[in-house]
Amino acid sequence: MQKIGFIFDLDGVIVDTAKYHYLAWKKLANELGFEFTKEQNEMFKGVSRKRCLEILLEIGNVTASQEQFDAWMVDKNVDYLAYIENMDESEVLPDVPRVLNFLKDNHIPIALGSASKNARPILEKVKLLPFFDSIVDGNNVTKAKPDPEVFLIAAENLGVPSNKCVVFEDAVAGIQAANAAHMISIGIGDQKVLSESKYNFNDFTEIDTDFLSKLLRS
Ligand code: B16
Ligand code: MG
Repeated sequence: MQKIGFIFDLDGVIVDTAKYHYLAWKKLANELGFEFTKEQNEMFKGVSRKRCLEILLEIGNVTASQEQFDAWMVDKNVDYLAYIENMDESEVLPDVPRVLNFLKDNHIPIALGSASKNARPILEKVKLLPFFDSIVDGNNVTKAKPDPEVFLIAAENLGVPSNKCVVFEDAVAGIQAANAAHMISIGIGDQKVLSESKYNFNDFTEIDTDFLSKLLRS
């Protein structure tokens, strides 16, 4: 049987950090004199920090010099780090540890494929770091999702062919990246939003051992 690998997105799949990203972006928007809504924050899921700031400034109709832009990127991240400071394992989304344990028990290689540059400290805080054989995040890529780069590097690090990798993703851009890499895409969240995914579940509580076993045999 050919080896299979599993790749997990971080924000929205393993932990719900979107709410902390939202608070940090909203604080910056408010300081710049405009509102930023939860609905608008949906556009930021899976999107790099730089692109998020570009979109935020478009929303607020704000122009910035390169120097100011870079300073706001730093400000946002300082605030975000303060919001996630006290994160612990209670913030891991339901049944994620069950699925990770099932894969580990079956000796399946596991990677992280995230746009976040804060992925490693978050995994440390929620005590899931030991599950991951490879961590590919915003520090390792030159092209953001929907480009498949992040997942292709993860597959290579795991030593698994792309078409034998399974990707869990909550963002449209992430599903598109997994599909572009010819991987098996599994959407976590609203099926209407993630309609391009091969399989879809609202969360990991819906993913049973039968389904995982079938994937391992595929
Ligand atoms: P950072 P993911 C993404 O993580 C988030 O969904 C997105 O909202 C965020 O802007 C991006 O990481 C960058 O995060 O500012 O921590 O580098 O969903 O790809 O795990
Ligand atoms: Mg995500």
